[in-house]
Amino acid sequence: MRDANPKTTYLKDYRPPDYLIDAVDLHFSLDEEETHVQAWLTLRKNPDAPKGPAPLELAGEELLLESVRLDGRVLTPAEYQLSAEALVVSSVPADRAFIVETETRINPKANTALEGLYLSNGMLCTQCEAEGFRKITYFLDRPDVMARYTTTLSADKTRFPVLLANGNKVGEGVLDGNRHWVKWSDPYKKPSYLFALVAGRLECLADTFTTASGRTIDLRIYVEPHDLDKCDHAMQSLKNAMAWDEAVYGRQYDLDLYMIVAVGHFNMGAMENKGLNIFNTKYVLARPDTATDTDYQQIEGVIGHEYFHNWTGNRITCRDWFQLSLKEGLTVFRDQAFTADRTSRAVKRITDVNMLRTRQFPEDAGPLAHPVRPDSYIEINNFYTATVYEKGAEVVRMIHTLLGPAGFRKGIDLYFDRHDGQAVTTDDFVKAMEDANQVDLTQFRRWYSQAGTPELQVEAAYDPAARSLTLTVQQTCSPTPGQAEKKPYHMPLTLGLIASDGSALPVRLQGEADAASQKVLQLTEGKQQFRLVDLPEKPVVSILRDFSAPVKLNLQRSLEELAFLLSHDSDSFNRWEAGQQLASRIILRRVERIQSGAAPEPVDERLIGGFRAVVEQGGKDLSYRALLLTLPSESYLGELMAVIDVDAIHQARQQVRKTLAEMLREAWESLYQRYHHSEPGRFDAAAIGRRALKNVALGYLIELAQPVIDALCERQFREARMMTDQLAALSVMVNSRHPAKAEALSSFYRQWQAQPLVIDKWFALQATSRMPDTRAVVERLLDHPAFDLRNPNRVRALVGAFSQANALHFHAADGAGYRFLGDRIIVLDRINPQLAARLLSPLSHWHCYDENRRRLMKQQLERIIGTETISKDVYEVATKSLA
Ligand code: 7ML
Ligand code: ZN
Repeated sequence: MRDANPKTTYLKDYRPPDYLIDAVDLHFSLDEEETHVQAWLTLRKNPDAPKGPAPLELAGEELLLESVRLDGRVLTPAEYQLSAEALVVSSVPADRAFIVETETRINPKANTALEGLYLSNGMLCTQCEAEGFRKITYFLDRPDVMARYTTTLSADKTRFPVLLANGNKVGEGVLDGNRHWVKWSDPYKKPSYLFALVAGRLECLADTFTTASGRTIDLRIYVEPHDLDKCDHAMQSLKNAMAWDEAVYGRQYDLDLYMIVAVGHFNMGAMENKGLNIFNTKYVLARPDTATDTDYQQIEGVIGHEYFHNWTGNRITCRDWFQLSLKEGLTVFRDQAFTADRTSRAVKRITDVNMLRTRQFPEDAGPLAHPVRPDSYIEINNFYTATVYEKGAEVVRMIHTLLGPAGFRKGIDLYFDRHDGQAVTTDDFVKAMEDANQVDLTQFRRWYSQAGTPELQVEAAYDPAARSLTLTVQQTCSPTPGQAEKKPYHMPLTLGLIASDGSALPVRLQGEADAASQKVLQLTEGKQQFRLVDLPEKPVVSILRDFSAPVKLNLQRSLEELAFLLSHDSDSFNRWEAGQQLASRIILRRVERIQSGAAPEPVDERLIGGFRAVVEQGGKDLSYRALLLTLPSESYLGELMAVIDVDAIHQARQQVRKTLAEMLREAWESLYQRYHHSEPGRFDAAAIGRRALKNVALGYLIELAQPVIDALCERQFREARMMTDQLAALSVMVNSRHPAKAEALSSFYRQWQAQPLVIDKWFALQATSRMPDTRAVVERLLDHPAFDLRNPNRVRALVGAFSQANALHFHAADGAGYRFLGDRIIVLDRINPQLAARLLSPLSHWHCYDENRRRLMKQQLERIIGTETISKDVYEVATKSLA
């Protein structure tokens, strides 16, 4: 638990390590409650550290030290100091290599924080990123210390028949007392956060992949025996990812064996440990009847993400944790491109931008705002944020847009060449991009150091006599904690111009020879003008195409112009964006009328007509069409308001939905009829698109509140042979007064009680319901025998979903939702601080709400801080949220 004054770590204090570790030899005698760890560390003074003697300080937490040896000699207690965080050996050789040997004991079963070595459903596994290795043994637990590891595991043969660690298996044998041992060796130097071991009663799906250079790689996915029938999709995804990294980046896998283990208790999505990825079961297991289309796509994305880390993260790693985005921003950028290539480019971009706007933009606008490369932290686990990951990926994407695909590839090839085997900084990455392309990205680097979302004000003036258009672009960025003044950013603005008949007009900048159908403008000034020439008519401006920079764009447009772009923009992102803006304007105008007590206006014909055209026009990408027909989410609408009014937003959006349901009823019915035929087992983009569109239609139809539609929905629920369809129908029922709702919920539970990942969906569905009794239902579900505070997936499904995906009820005006979350966090913090701190984030957005809610939210934060035993994880988020 927390010290009186938790220590802050600063980037400016970075120093190279005093010692390096060349080799690590680990011996584990595994047991659920008493694991014995012996470590032999071969150390030497770092030639790049200041000369002279320095104590050797090895980090270690929650370890029971049994002995320390230096070059084989047992040290007396006078020769070292032991604290709750470290083992310090005062005197070690300065002029030669030496060996420090420690013996420690740990208790995996007592480890409910799920960091270090812990137990999940009887299997032992590890999570070391960022600083979990120090809970396994005393070590220089920092990413700029890279070593070669050998790991020997011994355990009871019956309870732990499978023993895994990083690298290649180099030996095995039997021992007395029904025990056995396996030895692993990893030939690549790695930082300690990439260490992993797994022991348990596991079965595996095995396959192979042949690399472009003809090497055969063994692929294995290890799961609990009853899950072996849900690994095929993950295996195919892994092979797709391996082929993609070869085709797009020229990068091959470097060991002979690639293992993935799925565990039921995991704080995050997955972990890229060298040669031995450990995954949350949610991102591995899939069968048509248990996993939705979204699950299938997310699994491929996460498998890709962890695989791509092998080059961006493992071969080249971070110098320190302030550089986290070096590997995470870049790897998210890579996994996004992989998914875009494998599915629908437009849908992927829209999904990612939605996520950025509803998670990262609020973070950047609130008390927890921090740069992509933070300057300080108390607990590094709190900095695995949307800013580091998603905004970090946008920053890499802007470099890609500025340099073009070939320039980007030259840059990253140089990065791999120059830094293979090293621990480096985001600056080293940008430098490689500059050097390979002879460009200057000095100003661009501000994206790494300045927090906050820039806002653009764009004005367009057409001069018919000169046949030219002047675009005036102004950029500003609001102050964030510790950063009052911001300097202008360098950013790409992708621009297209559209004629009144919908065709593309050539884009030519004054003074430049070439014209193109679109162009990347480079914005560098606070206020800048771009003159576009040779324009026979006044164009409609389509700017920030494909969301070329992570900014908020202000450009005055009429509803006509938005409707025009919704039917004519050739850029699929901006076409969708125009529809969203059109709908947002209409819904927000309704919100204002609700707030002032004015009578509602009819829904604007341009929205209805625009939607009708989308339904009728067709187009091959049905998933994209489903997105065009989805109104902006309540959380995005909230983002657009100075003070979020959750009730009015919900009411206004529902009214518009209902009108669209009525006005386009035949269209929805015919879409439903055309696409509702189940196609079990098909997960190609086309089949996924058909289901998405059909379920969007069903969602509108149910708003009509008619018995025939209720029956349609119930039939889809009963007859579904795929989880996508069953869950979509159940969700519609849970969110309505459907007469068969209660029976459907209990039959769903009975059907799936042996499948934890499906039961998570059952919890989440009820936690996100818009029906009035939701909070009471959620409170009751806390006492359900299947609810378990020790399982992060279950906690996220109930507590996380209620507080992050149910604004309507979480923000109830009496504060009951906030109190509910406060209660849970205080209890959860003693079990799993990392998870408790993550669940806190909704309370950090208090500044977005009215006076009453602000007070109630802050009250919970204060109550949490006042709790005596609070962890430093929760302490940091709660105190910074109030600052
Ligand atoms: C991002 C991860 C973590 C934290 C996984 C843990 C990871 C750190 C780990 C994209 C896709 C899947 C998972 C994650 C994610 C938060 C998010 N190194 O690989 O980044
Ligand atoms: Zn990652």
